[in-house]
Amino acid sequence: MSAVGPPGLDVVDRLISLTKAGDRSDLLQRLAHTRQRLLDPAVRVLVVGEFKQGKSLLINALVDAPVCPVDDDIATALPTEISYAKSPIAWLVRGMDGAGDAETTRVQVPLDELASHVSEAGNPANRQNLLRAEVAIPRQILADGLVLVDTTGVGGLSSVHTTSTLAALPTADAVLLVSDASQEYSEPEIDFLRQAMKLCPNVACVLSKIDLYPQWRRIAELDRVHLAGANVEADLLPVSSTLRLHAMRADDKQLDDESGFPPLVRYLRNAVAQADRLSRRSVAHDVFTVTDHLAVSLRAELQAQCNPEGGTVLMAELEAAQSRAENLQRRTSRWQQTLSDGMTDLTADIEFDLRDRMRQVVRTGEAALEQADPHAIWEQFTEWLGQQLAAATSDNFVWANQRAQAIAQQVAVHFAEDGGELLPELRLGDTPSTLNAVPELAAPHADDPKLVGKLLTGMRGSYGGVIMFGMLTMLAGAASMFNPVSLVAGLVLGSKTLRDDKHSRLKRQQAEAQMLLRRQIDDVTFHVSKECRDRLRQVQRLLRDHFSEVATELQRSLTESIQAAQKAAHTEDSQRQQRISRLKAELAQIDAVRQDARALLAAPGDRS
Ligand SMILES: Nc1nc2c(ncn2[C@@H]2O[C@H](COP(=O)(O)OP(=O)(O)OP(=O)(O)O)[C@@H](O)[C@H]2O)c(=O)[nH]1
Ligand SMILES: [Mg+2]
Repeated sequence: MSAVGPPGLDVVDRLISLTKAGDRSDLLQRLAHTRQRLLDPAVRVLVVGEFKQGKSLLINALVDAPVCPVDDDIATALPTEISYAKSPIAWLVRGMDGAGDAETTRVQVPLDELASHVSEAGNPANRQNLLRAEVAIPRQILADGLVLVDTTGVGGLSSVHTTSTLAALPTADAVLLVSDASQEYSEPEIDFLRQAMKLCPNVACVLSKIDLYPQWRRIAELDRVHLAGANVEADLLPVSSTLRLHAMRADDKQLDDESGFPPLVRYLRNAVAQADRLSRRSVAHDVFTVTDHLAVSLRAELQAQCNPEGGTVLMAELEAAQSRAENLQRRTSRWQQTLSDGMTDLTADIEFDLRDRMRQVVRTGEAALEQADPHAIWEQFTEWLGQQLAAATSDNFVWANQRAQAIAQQVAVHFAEDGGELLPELRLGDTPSTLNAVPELAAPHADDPKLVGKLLTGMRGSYGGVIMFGMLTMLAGAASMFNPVSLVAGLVLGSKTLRDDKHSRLKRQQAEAQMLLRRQIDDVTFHVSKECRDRLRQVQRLLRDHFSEVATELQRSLTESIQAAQKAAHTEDSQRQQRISRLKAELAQIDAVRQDARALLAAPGDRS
């Protein structure tokens, strides 16, 4: 690792000065982003699973510090992000009401107060309304940018958490699904895994508490069968956090091996190395693209300068550039069309899907209410409804996410076909083939998980929030419907027609409960689909802005090459040689930067 900054930083900085000299503010903006990404090498690993499977203790054992509250009964109420810092520090992050991720406030808190905010005991149902806690500690395992995220248990009672955990997945580099060795995978766990794989393909399954369950090997076997059955390709890592902590205390290598942690640590190191490779590749890609842009006008001018008498060559060059510019302009409308059509279809499909799922819930719910005394089953019923709503919205979310990514890719392909043909012709002959260069132009941005993740994390709070909100209104509605006062009033009103009353009252209550259910679902559908539409519109805007920026860069490079070639025709002979050596020197500098960027691709992680 170089002495200052992450690898690649000096390359980017050199390119920034070259770009400043070339007066290309459009390209500088892109490089500023590149630089920012380089300086923030966070590799997020989400630790997820159902209640009490040992997620929090697993993290504590990994970092050998009691950062996450662990308890037999009291649940984790708030996600916690654990990252590296030279000295320990903790923050609470609170979101502004209804705002996206961008608008948050962070308050520093003493480390030992953290538990009272993160656990159900101190912060029941997250009444403090926090988004997450952040802890940074001096631990080697975190030093390369690994960020471990402890999440609230999914599934079971807390179906609300499932959706918010799913929504966080697109931003994760890897996921650890924790399930203890007391029993094989449950159906909801497998369902969750399947959904998770679609949002973040890098998943490992941790089989926890193997010290507690002697039959863990059999469970591991059964789990592997389940994984294969569900077509989930993920490692299964049996571990004991308790043993690991003992091993650390006693500095006992054998005990550590028994704890199963070494393979888990290797998995995490791999995830970091992979993220590092991706980051190098995207830095190199940005460097190649920007140097292409800088070189194109320099080379156009150089050709014209070297060949002042070749008027026809120059004219051909100019005309070719001109027609390329027109081509790009004409085709710009094509990717924009792909984007807007794609998004319109997507919005309609996602809405239809949501309504369809909700209709199923209403149908099943009405049937259940038809056959029972709503009063008697109300508690179970609302619990069931909460799960159904969470399942419907999370499936819908996964699908929206996948489709949005597919559209981003499609637009990228169209765009690359259009814009990609522009630059390679004037390259320094270092690309194996134009075809290879084409998809490279925009694809890394389109499948950049950070980009798509950013687009979709906004959905996080909202989906969960809507459901939570929906449930609260529903419970409030229920309270007024089965108001004890009205029941008592009913009893006092003479006993003569009691039996008749009983039957018709039951019917009436069933009808009212069904109406309440329909109204409730209408409400949730309305809010969720509005959220969804808003978010998708945001996605569309982001993609449009991204590709427009790239189109502007291309356009500008073309204009500059034409101008440069024209300028060459008017250069005095006396100055021509001087200009030629200037151009050659600048091109050599650009080439040197490219060589260094290529070295970034080759170096397989020298930051271990
Ligand atoms: N024996 C043993 N107990 C464990 C192990 N891991 C966790 N536990 C115990 O399991 C219980 C739950 O652990 P947590 O880490 O709080 O579980 P969690 O998944 O974070 O729970 P929630 O956040 O509430 O969903 C605690 O009593 C832990 O001590 C393990 O490896 N061995
Ligand atoms: Mg926990």
